[in-house]
Amino acid sequence: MKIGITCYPTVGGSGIFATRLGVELAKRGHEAHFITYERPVAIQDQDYENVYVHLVSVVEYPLFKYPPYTVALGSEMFRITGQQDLDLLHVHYALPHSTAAFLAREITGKPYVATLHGSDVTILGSDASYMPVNTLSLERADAVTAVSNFIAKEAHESLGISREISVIPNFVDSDRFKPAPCTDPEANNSNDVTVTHISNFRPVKRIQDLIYAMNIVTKKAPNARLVLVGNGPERHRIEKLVDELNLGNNVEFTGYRSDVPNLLGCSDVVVLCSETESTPLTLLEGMSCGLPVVATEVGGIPEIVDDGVNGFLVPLKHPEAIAERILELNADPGLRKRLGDAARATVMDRYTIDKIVCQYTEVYEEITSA
Ligand code: GMT
Repeated sequence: MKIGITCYPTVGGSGIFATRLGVELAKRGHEAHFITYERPVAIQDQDYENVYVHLVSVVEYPLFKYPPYTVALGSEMFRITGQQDLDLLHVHYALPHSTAAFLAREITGKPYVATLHGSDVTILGSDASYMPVNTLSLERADAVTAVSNFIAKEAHESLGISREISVIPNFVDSDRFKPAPCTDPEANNSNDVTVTHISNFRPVKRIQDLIYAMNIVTKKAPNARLVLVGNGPERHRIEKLVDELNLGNNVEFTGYRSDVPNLLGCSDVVVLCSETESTPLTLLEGMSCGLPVVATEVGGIPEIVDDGVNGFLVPLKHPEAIAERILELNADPGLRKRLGDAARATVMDRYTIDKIVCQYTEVYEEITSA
């Protein structure tokens, strides 16, 4: 099949996932045509067979305070659908992509599927300034999927969507992210744990809670380390907090890294303390590497983490609870191994590429044969 894919090309889980899905579809003989305003970051440095990128050009004009991106995107979707003879469009993150696809279908008649990821439902999609058109573009889609039951439920409740939404969780590359020994000679070789957190440093991640937790942890485990991978708007505030709490020797900021599997190979625990999440890729990556996770009991996280079985769930905004679980894992390598093995088994059972990609191709078959 020839699939037009639209996503945010920059760093963000929905764009990363959409790009990985496109690459996997291409490996399986489909054509993936990305229609975006920039080459997606996840394929920045590499070309793949059957993967194409079509850039949306948005005309600047002095009259515009807000250039009409949705119109430009819809027009490019229309143009590429005809030029490449696409079978369907798959848009990731509803805002404003499903609206552009809705407009394009008015002209091409080709179906579109919209995948809901997170704030396109929970924060922005239900805001009064976007909701009527966002909801209409989803109600009228040929198929709607959500990456967690939580997001599907929220779409029904907050966006008022009445149609069926299929839940297809995100996948992780379990061959790339797998249990492996640490190969970094400079890694923490003390008896205390290395904790890893990976994010785009947005406020929703509440990294400050993890810093306060580390302030408690290091009182009992002075060589415990926190590795913060990624970059974003909160980074300076978090760096300042680390300085204020005198945690400079325990906390490392790596910036964006392409060797995340290596970093996880030298980690003992993955923590995610966000205010909300759907199916966070970073949790799946840590679990796939056989690491126990400590994560807030919010959004779609409890659909992945079974408390005390493959990780620990902690209440939101509760640094003490995070610290308690990290210290428990620090003190008990057997517990780390038991939860980590179960985490890897969870991934192999439910979140591998093969288990997820075919669920999308089934949706494509259904909407193109209708
Ligand atoms: O919704 C967002 O805040 C952004 C979105 C993104 O593009 O990064 O993240 C969401 O989608 C990811 C991919 O499915 C999930 O891994 C994240 O959990 C989800 N984030 C939130 O719900 C906050």
